[in-house]
Amino acid sequence: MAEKTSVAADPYELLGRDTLFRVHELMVKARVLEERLIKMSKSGDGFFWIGGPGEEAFNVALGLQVKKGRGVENDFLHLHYRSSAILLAMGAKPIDTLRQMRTVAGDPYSKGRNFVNHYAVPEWNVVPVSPTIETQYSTAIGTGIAQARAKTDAITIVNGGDGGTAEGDFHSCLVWSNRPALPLPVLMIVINNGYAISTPSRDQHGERRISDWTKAFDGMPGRTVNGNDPVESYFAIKEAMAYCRKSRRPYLLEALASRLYGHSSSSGANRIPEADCIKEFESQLMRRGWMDQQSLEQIWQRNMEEIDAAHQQVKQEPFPAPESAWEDVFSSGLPDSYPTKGGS
Ligand SMILES: Cc1ncc(C[n+]2csc(CCOP(=O)(O)OP(=O)(O)O)c2C)c(N)n1
Repeated sequence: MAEKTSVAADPYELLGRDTLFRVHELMVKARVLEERLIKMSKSGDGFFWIGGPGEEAFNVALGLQVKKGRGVENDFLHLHYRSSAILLAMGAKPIDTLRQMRTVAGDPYSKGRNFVNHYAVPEWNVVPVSPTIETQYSTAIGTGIAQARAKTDAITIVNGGDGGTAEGDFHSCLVWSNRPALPLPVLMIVINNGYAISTPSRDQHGERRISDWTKAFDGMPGRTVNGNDPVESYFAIKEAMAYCRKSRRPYLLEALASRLYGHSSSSGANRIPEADCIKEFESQLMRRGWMDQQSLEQIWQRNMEEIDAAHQQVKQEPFPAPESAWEDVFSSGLPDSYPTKGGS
């Protein structure tokens, strides 16, 4: 009798074309947005750029699976400054990122006061992004504790870079999430793009994989995936989220990804010849005959027109009024002793 050969299911078929097309559209939108931000920083239409071109595959896959909302019944997000694609996949408007880049008063994340890609969205539990790296792994402990105590399937999601894992905050998060007295439902994510500014991670990391840090903790799962592949990332995130939601315990997911424009505008923000997750994804879609060159060109064109129109609109918007400089500094309002005008 002939043996039955088992054919592994194609993950692309498993995910389905509707989701794949949605993922692709969002990846393109995120890339077009980031490239516009870079142009703005180079043309004096903003001050400093830092962002996530290269992280679109993993971040769109993540943003689409967040349990979105406000309060402990929903996921909390403690993000770093390369997470624009997560926000877009959650439903954020690209124009709001352009507003923060141009530092106009209508920037909903910081009223024109913070660097670009430093989000804060109370209605989606996106806690303010800090330019100080890795502190997000410490604040994640707090919402993790709240969710461990509440009767909910919601989790805390925290992401950061490879370099930052040398900081104590990363290890505090590992230790606190694994306390036998109160394990925490925290999905710890490290996007390993191979560099911390100009320091190669191969010179800094004695551990084979960053996800190997879980070995010190009894039963904590750790996994390293190809963060340039949206489909592999999607299923890995799904599995990790399901584990945290159900077991109420932590998981460490490391994603290997490209850094396509270097660290930030401070390092020049020029295109680096690394693997491009969008180009690779498009090759897969075309190979299967699910998209052709013409439909891809239309998607890029549509998104470029959308971002261009948003940029033109933002250029017409006002900057914050000087007298608003003290707003939102103290929750109880400005103390009488503070100068309200100039530095007198
Ligand atoms: C506490 C702290 N130390 C140093 C810096 C300066 N700094 C900004 S980004 C960065 C590199 C971070 O590298 P990595 O964690 O790999 O993340 P990536 O930027 O590559 O995504 C450093 C050292 C900072 N912002 N905060």
